[in-house]
Amino acid sequence: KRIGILGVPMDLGQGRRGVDMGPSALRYARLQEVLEGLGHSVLDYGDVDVPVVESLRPSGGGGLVYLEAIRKACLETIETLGQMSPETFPVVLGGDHSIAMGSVTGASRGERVGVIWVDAHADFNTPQTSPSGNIHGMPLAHLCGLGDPRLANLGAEGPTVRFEDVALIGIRSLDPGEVAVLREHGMSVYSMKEIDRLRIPEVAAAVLERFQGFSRVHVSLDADVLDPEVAPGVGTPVPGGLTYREAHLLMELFADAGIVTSLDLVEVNPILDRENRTARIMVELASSLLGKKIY
Ligand code: DIR
Ligand code: MN
Ligand code: MN
Ligand code: MN
Repeated sequence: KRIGILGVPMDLGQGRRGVDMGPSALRYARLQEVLEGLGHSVLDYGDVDVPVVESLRPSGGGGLVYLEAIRKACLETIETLGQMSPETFPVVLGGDHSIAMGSVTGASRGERVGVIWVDAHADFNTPQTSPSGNIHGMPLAHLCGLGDPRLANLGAEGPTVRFEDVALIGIRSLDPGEVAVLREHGMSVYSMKEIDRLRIPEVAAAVLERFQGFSRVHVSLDADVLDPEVAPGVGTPVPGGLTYREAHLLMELFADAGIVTSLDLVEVNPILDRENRTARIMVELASSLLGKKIY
């Protein structure tokens, strides 16, 4: 495969500093080398320009103060992904999860796209439901066309994603208004309870069956889906997450199916980490998704 790496050093979607160093941490964990070791040809497109928070003058209120800067970075992400050839598999490095409004839209290339959101959180808040006001808790809702129109319509033809083309995996922290919106739209949510009941193979099979025949399938992998004992370098840790092997197995089963066409690695915060282990695990998970075999 031809793989294109793009960094988006974004920390404007939430309050904790350090997540803008995620792309560096993932590169330092040898992402390119590891993927080349699997036989892929890898090109690094560098980083999207994201302003430093101190250089911005906040306007409005809550986390939406940085909406325009986030929107601009997402548009630049879309543009850069558009420069990759259609066969290229993009791996987009966050940054907080607000970058997915750009990465999913860019990677879908205007086609119908299945989205597998692997996260402790659903990121399905809108400015109306969000208790924090943080935009990194809102990208999936905006990809589906909800929320603020300035973020919801980054694609050329309106919303990037249909509600029925989303599967959420690993969920264990939802806000009350978010639950209501998820239910209203009949979203497919595999919470940690479902993973405990059904185990990873059954969850993966159900999700993969839904997206059979799709020309575009995007995996958006938030590091906080992992248990904080496994991946401490995240801004919003939630106990009770995926084990090391559950996460790998999920990626291995996705790889076997051969239908995934793009990937985000987001929310790695090296300042909160221990010796870059969260970035290293994310690189390992990317390599499992991109074909690394144990045997
Ligand atoms: C929370 C936290 N639901 C919010 N979301 C996070 O702020 O909307 N997403 N941490 O990754
Ligand atoms: Mn910054
Ligand atoms: Mn997230
Ligand atoms: Mn999360």
